[in-house]
Amino acid sequence: MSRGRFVVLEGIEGAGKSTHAAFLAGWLRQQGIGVVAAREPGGTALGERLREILLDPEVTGMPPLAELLLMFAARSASLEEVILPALDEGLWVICDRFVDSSYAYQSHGRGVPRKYVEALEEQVLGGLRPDLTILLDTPVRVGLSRKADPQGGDRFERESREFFERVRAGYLERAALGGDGYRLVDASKSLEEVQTDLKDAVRPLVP
Ligand code: Z5A
Repeated sequence: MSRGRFVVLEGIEGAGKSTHAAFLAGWLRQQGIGVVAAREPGGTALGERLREILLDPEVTGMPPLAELLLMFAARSASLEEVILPALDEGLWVICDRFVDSSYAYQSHGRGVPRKYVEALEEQVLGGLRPDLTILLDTPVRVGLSRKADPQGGDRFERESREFFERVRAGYLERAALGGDGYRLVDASKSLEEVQTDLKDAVRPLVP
């Protein structure tokens, strides 16, 4: 049995990752492909508990390095329990966020030295890299307007516009350096247009 494919959707808040991850999984199933959905942080018992802490606005003053370590703790559980078993079974994994979120948010956004993220990536992921990372790129103004929350939102959603500008710049840098394994999709277009672009991005991987 051949190994499954690993596809990651990335982007700032409100870019449409959750919406399009569900669309992509549905479209692939229509092509007869077995798909497992994953998300970070989360997707396992440990990951969901860590997600609660990471998103809780009442958790204040979390050191950026602690935030990075918790993201990788959740990622380690997701790899062991969800991603690697699915790939070994020949299934595709569609993951809503992965390691590029750590580069974009913790390194570019929070200022954690990039070498820390690189070291954790090496230790936790070993040789595993996504077959394809799709960056859903949208201006911060557009993303935030889609997620406006009168209650103030979670711990990340309360961050400043400048923070999300740094995160977006981090993603664009990753995509520019990443070569063949990345596709940039303009996520400010209509849902239908974005979905057409997503299918075009993934089609070369479909057997
Ligand atoms: N985080 C981190 O810091 N480091 C890490 O390593 C990892 C994560 C893995 C939780 O992630 C937080 O964790 C996240 C980064 C941090 N915080 N932030 N920001 P999350 O993925 O759960 O949170 P999120 O980015 O806020 O995701 P989201 O709220 O689920 O946004 P989304 O998935 O990109 O958007 P959506 O829910 O699919 O769409 C939002 C709305 O826009 C919805 O009503 C859609 O119908 C609409 N939409 C989407 N696309 C379109 C288009 N094209 N046109 C019109 N309307 C659209």
